[in-house]
Amino acid sequence: MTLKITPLTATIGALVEGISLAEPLQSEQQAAINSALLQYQVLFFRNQPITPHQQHAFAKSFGDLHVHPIYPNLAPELEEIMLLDNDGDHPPDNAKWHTDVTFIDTPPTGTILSGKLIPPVGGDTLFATGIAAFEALSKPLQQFLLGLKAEHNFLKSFAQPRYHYKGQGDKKALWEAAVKKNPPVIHPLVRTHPESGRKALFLSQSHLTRIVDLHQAESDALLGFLFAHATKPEFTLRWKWQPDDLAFWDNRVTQHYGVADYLPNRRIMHRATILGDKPY
Ligand SMILES: O=C(O)CCC(=O)C(=O)O
Ligand SMILES: [Fe+2]
Repeated sequence: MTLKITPLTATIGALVEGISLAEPLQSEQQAAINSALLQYQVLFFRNQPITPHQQHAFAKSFGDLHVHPIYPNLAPELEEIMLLDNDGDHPPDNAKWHTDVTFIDTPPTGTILSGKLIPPVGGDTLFATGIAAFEALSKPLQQFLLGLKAEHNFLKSFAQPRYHYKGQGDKKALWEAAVKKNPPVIHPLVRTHPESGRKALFLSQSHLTRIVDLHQAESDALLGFLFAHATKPEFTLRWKWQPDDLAFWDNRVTQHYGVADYLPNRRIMHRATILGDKPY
């Protein structure tokens, strides 16, 4: 059966139907998903009640997987499946615009999020395309941004040890080791997609601290403009989850935001993160 792909907005997102992600992918399905991801940047699949092992196998068919330095995982033998389990006593910390794990030299290619327990209302996720945001800028500003680099810092979003970090042990020691292992990194401010060649603003608002070589005041002002510009409604999509929905985003050219409006209700998601390469 061929996949049915329906765009959800003019700039980002598509619904993919006609596939079960619990089964190993056929090579044409793999190619179709990959090319839809390049075009739409975030794909949604409804009614995919996959187990963590099936999610792992699906994600792994796109590349090796990342183990988060501090977020918890499902089980020792499933450390590549991250657990997001939040309620009133365990509030989330992803209610901010970000691209996943840009605090390393080779940020992830893509992220696959499976909705397990969805609150009766709220808990949507927003996605923003860095491609349309870049293309909407004037040519002179595009030209200026193409020459710039930015610093991404683990400490901007993980400023202190938090209750939900993984393991039974000392959260402070885990966090300190992660801080030590993740010094600030430099990425281009505009990234070229390695497969499509398209250019995108590479802003991970919750990790990006400053534009290098600019004066602090210049960097602050330009980032203020870019962060607001990149999340204009024209470049975004808001996904309303149902249980067993699955989202797969291209983490090279998008940001996302988990809306924290559902507390004290509980919300559980499972995440697999595909390792990436060095942005240019
Ligand atoms: O919970 C959400 O809606 C977003 C979670 C998130 O930021 C992630 O899985 O990377
Ligand atoms: Fe995220």
